[in-house]
Amino acid sequence: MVTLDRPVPIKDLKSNVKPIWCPGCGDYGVMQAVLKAVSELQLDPAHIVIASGIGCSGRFPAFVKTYGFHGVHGRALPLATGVKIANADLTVLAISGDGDGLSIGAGHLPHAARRNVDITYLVLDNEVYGLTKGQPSPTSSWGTKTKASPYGTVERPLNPVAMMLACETTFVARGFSARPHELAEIIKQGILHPGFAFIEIISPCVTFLDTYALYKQRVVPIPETHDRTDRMAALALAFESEKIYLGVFYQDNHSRPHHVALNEMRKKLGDSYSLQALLERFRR
Ligand SMILES: Cc1ncc(C[n+]2csc(CCOP(=O)(O)OP(=O)(O)O)c2C)c(N)n1
Ligand code: SF4
Repeated sequence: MVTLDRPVPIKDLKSNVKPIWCPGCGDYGVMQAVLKAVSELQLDPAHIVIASGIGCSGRFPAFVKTYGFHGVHGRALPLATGVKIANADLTVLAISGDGDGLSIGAGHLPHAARRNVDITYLVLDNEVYGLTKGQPSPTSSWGTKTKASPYGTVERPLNPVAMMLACETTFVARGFSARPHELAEIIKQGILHPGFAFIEIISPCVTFLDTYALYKQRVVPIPETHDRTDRMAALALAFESEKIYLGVFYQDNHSRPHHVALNEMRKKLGDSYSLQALLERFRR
């Protein structure tokens, strides 16, 4: 992580590309929260990379003045992992929608978690495929009616927080785009966490499935008495059906992040691990 001696103001962290999200889209609140977090942590934007997949959410890197990589659908995590392995000094964020991250890209989740790659993964969950005009997604509530499911969906939704707790992810949290200040605090903690930080962000799609009113009624902060090192207590909160808890469910600071484990192995192997030695072996 590379920091500056003073914060970059939020307005200077926006790029010249004006966001083309629909007015009222939750993704605006997420962008505000990410930039607030970057500014308050005094991060150097020249040492930040944001990798994304495809979707309305995938457009994120274009709108901010950091490095970015708008990759293919479902592949934000492999991209971000590669960037972090190549240069561990960078602050790496990955951004997906619920379709990108929990459907086509879901296979990458347990592996990023078990490697404990030091990236912050934001899944902008609007319970629908926004970019492709509103088909149901893996997090759509049971019975959701869309043009592609006119009689209502018949599948149960995934529970991303519970899923990632079960994968032994070392940092699991949930935020809401309509609470950008609280969300910025969660994102700051995710960035500072030395390992894989998974943050589900409720970010409603006002055009195809406006859930603002529903969530405003149901979200509550995680109780202050919750012990965030207790995974089973975190799971109980994640499976609560009436309340939707916001905040950090779980954090384990004792597991080694991936790049640290790799470096230790490199040191142990010494010269035999160098790129030069590898090239020599194949030359023979
Ligand atoms: C391999 C591949 N399959 C399908 C698509 C079509 N596609 C583009 S975005 C998308 C889903 C977007 O939904 P989500 O990830 O929830 O993001 P949102 O647009 O809601 O932010 C799909 C299916 C694609 N671009 N590439
Ligand atoms: S279609 Fe939905 S997710 Fe996409 S920009 Fe519009 S409101 Fe946001």
